[in-house]
Amino acid sequence: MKNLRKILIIFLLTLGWQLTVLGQDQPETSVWTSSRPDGHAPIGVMGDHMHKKGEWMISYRFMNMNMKDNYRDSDELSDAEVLQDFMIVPLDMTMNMHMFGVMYAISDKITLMGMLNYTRLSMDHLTRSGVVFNTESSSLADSKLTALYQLFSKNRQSIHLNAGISIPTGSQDNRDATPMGENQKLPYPMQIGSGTLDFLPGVTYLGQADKLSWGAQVAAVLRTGENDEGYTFGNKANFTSWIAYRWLDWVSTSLRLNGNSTGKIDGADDDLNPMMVQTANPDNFGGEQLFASLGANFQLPAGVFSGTRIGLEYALPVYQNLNGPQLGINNNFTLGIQYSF
Ligand SMILES: [Cu+2]
Repeated sequence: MKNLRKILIIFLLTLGWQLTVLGQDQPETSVWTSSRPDGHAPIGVMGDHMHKKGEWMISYRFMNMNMKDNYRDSDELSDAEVLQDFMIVPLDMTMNMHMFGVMYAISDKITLMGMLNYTRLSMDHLTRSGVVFNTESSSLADSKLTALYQLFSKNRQSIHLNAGISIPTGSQDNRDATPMGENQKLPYPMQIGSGTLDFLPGVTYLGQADKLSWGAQVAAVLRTGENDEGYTFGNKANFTSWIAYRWLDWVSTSLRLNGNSTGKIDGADDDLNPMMVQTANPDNFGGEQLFASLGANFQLPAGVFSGTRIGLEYALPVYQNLNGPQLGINNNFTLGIQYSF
C-alpha cells in the first residue's frame, strides 16, 4: 500500500503539471476536439476518446511485451537464488497481442466499443539440472464491450465514464510439453483468459490547448466469481496520465506515466504444483508497477487516407514492486492503426 501511495502521488503531480499548462495559451475553439493528431490519446490507452453521433471507427493494434529478470518486492533476484526455492526458473517471456476494435457513437454522449484480442505467449526456463526449455500458448483472449458516457465537455476539457465488461472468451487450459512430460497444463501466466466475467469501470479526463493536450484515466479490472479451473485472477487498478505536443497538423508526440496495482491469485488450479516453479504458485502474482512511455500519433492527410491515424508507443518500467519471485516487465511496444468514417 505504501508503494500504491507513491504511484498516486506521482499521478497527482503530473495531473497538477497538466492543469498549470491549462491557462497558458488562448483557445482557438471552446470545445475539446478529436480532429487533431493528439485528439486521440497515446495508442496504449484504451477508451480514451468519444465519437460524434453516427461515426464508426475500426482499429488494429499490435502489442509486443517483453518480460525479463525475476523480482521479489523491488529487488532483482539471480537465477541461482530462484533455483534455491524452485526446480525451475523462468528466464524471460514474450507476449504478442493482435487487438481488433470497433467503436460506434449512438449519440454525441454515448460511444460503444468492442474489442477482440488474439494473444501468443512464449516463456523460456532453466531447470536446476541446467536444461533450458520453452513453452508456448496462443488463443483468442477475453473480449471486451464498453460504453463511454460523456459527463462534461466545456472549455476544451471533457470527462467521460468508461463502463465495460470482459467476457471470458480466452482459454485457461493451455498445455505444452515440459520436462515433466508431454501435454502438461501450463502455469497461470501462460493462460490467456481470466475465465471470469470481469467489470471494467473507469473515468477519463481530457484537456486541450493550442499546441498542447493532456489527459488522465483511472480504470479497474474487477473479477467476479471463480473460473472452471478453481481460481480468480487478482483485481487491478490502473492510473495513467499523459501530455502531448502537436508539432504539425498531422503529427504529435507524447509522454505518459502508467501505474498499476494488481492483487494475487485467489484459489488455485489443482493441476499445478506450486513447489515446482514460481509461476504455479498463486502468491507470486500482482504487485505495483510504474511505466514511462514515449509515443507519436500521425493523422494522415485528407483525401485517400482521410480518417486514418497511426500511433506508436514505447514504454519502459520506472519502478516495479512485485509479489515474487515474479518476472518483471522489460519493455512494451504498441503500434496501432485507426480508421474513422
Ligand atoms: Cu475511436
